[in-house]
Amino acid sequence: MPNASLVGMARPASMLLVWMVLFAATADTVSIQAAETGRPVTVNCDVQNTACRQEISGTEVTFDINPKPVRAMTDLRFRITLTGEQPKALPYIDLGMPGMKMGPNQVSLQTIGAGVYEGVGTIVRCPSGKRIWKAAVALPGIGIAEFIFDVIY
Ligand SMILES: [Cu+2]
Repeated sequence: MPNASLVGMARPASMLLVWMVLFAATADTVSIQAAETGRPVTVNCDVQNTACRQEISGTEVTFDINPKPVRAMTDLRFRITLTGEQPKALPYIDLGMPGMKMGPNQVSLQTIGAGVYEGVGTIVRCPSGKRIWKAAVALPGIGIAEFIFDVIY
């Protein structure tokens, strides 16, 4: 007969394991979906063809990457244009992949005009072969706008 206190201690650990497995499965499903369909539901920015727009707390955020086509492993110019309330400090961009830990990759931006910010960064080639990347545009004092887009490898 199992020791009651051991069973009691084992339960939270196994629940955590179940939760982690479920979480991993969910994240994987999303990624597989994204990799298999040309236009996955997660993509919200057609940056290969045009700049993207999003509104956050009354500030309109326009996001663009050049040169196009947008490729991995080369210098890319990121441009953010803000209309409305301006951030309390320089905005910056954290590059990553949805549902994947890719290591820190931050693009610093400089002011190049009224409400216009630019910086140079590089997108790496994901070992998994997946090509969907995310740019989290941080606007200090306002919030974060997330743009999700395809990259050419
Ligand atoms: Cu990745």
